[in-house]
Amino acid sequence: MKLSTEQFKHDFEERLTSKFAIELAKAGAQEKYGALSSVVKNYYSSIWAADNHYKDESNKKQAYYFSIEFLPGKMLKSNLLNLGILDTVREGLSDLGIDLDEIALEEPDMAIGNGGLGRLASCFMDSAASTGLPLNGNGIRYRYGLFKQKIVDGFQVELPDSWLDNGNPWEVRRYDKAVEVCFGGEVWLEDDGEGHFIPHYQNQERVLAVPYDTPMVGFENTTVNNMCLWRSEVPKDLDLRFQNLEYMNQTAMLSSELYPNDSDYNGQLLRLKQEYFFVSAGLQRILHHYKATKQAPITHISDFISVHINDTHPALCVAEFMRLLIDEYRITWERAWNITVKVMSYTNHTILSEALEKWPEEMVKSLLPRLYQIIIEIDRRRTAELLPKVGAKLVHSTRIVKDGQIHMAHLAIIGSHSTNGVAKLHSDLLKDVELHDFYLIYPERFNNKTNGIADRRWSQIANEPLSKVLDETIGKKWRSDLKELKLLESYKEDDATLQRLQEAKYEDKVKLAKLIEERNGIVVNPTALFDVQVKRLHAYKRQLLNVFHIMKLYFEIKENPTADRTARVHIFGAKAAPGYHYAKAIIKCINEIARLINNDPDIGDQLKVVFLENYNVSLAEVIIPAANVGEQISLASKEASGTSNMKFMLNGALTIGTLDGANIEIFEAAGYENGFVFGLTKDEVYDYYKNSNYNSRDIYEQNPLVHRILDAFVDGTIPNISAEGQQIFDSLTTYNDEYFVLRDFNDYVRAQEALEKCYQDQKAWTQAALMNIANAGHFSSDRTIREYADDIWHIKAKK
Ligand code: NBX
Repeated sequence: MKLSTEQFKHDFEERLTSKFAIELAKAGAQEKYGALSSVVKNYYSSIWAADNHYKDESNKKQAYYFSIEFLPGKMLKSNLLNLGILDTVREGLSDLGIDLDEIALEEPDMAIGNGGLGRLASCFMDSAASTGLPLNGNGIRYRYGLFKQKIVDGFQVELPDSWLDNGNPWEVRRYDKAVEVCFGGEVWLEDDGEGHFIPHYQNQERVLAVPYDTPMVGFENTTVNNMCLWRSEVPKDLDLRFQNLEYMNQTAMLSSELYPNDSDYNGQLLRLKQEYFFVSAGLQRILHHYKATKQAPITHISDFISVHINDTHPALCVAEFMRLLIDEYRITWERAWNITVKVMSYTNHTILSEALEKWPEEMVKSLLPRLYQIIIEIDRRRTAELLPKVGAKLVHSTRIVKDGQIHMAHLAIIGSHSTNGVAKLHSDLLKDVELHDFYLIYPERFNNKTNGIADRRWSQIANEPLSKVLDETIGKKWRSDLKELKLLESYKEDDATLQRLQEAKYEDKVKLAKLIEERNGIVVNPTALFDVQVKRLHAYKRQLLNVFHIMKLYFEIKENPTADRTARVHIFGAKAAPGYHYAKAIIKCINEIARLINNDPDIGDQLKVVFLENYNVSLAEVIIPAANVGEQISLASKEASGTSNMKFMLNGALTIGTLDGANIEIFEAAGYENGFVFGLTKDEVYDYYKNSNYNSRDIYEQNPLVHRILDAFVDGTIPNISAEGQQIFDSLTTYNDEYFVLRDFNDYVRAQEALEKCYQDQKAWTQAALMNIANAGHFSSDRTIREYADDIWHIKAKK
């Protein structure tokens, strides 16, 4: 949009007065943020309204991304950038003596997601709008987001994230679009005499679902999509005086808290209720909108909408859509089933068995009696149809209902036309191993969509120094088409460019060093090698491998404090699920190791260890640009894709990583010589599984360095970790090291040594960094979302 600095200043000052009855000189940061966000909302509102009108009129197909989590982070700068007014607003504010970066801090992170899965959903929202694709989000407006992490005496403490206390300037409550979602009670069917069975319900618990719409503003275009988040309320016609407290609480709880578990299946009744709540509300709204805006009969709905099931949490979409089509719109089972399969598609994000959702049949039956009938019927019909074609063995292994449980991934695969993994290796594993039996029955449904990142946030917003170098080297086209970064390759031998890249990195590191000092009181040297591991804390991600290597460095420096070596800063950011004790033990150990090392005068500047608490999107925006090295060291086969690996690459960090997830595609794109690969391959891991011949105790007994490091966890070398150190020691020796940490340790050390050697040659290092940046184009989520649009949803971009 077009906006002059003068106009902006006028709008801003006017809004400050009209909204807060205060003049600029007296306004606090919160008021300035309130006024600014309100002005920005005003700027996009007319574009939003016009695009909604266009979508209704043009009759084009739209897709809906159903996700129980979204992780957008802050929205202010992203909206400014996408509206094309970031510089104007920065300048205008500066004229008024206001620093945009300071006001931006007032916005709480919108953190209604746990990690990669939720962040990917938000990258997709950004990219869809920015590529003009009609994709809308559908989720839950949790009152409390992902817990805030405090580190107290080295331990993780969880505090509530009450992110809505000061309101949310971006959202629009649409009470007129509220729908009812019902739970429990009894249901019976009655023949209407025309071959149709009409369900009758009694004693159901009713909940009102109220949608809150948040606009997803496209980058320098006229697309504004919608992220619809549902809030649970008590229906207004219920007389509150006669409602019991339990019901009132339950209703409020539904959209109250995000389950803070990633990669861990959590079978709570409330969780199942949340899943049905946003699924039912979302589908009802879609159908109402269809009826209100389309001339076509309901049986044509698959020409107009696609519904995407992001992991299994919204898998009830399959059964609920069937229910709505059959019960509410009176469509025959066969037609409804054909439509449902055409409309639905599903993404799998993990092969970890503990994350695969299954619900006890009894629970589904009592909470969702009609859906239960439908699920049983889907399973029965499919069994009857497939038995003669594929045989009992395959039918049984792929059944939705078995052993008293409802298998959500099975429901999602069977009830949709597309199942995809999130990186090549992961998609292959799904086909060849984890979902092989489904692949035998439905080979055409399986495909890969390698993840991507909303590159504008991770470069233009988060890394201004680098963006400036890129603008001045290859021009500005990369800002709208990340593939343009490839042009940078021709500057690989240009010393001036290499120099400028180094300067930009240094600037980013100074900024992070300042933050580390402010937050942790640790002074780090920005010329040191910044080695970063930021992601959820999970055993399979192997933060321990990194920690063991740090202990090795510590021992070496202690033995020879005056040797000439590369100074290093190891930076961690990680939240552990509150009930995941092992992960919390690792956090405690990292913090105690940090305390030990950072306070040892022998160590000095040669090695620092920093654990930054409360890792979230905003913190990532400061940490990742400053990294020299990104740690992507999961056990091969376990990390479905990873997406921070792509953010590091784009910011010119070199990857040290296993051949896992999207790392492989990153190494291929950047060149293996521009990263540091180590560790078992997925085939080697599967061989160990097949032969059951891994024995971690042997490594502990036979490798003196491993022995010494592990002992340090239990012999007092690392103070204050007697219980936690023992837990880690036992898991790696007595319980056979589930994720092969000890097995991969030597090779990891080798890769770390190669990396350190390379860092000593700053020219070679920066050339490798340049090659990473130049080849990051493929990992834009603009590319990923176009693939979903073309191959799965068949939706078209606005011209
Ligand atoms: O999804 C993550 C994967 O671990 C990453 O490899 C991948 O890059 C990312 C995006 O595709 N999965 C993830 O974040 N899962 C969850 O957060 C999760 C949350 C709740 C739950 C199971 C998994 N019950």
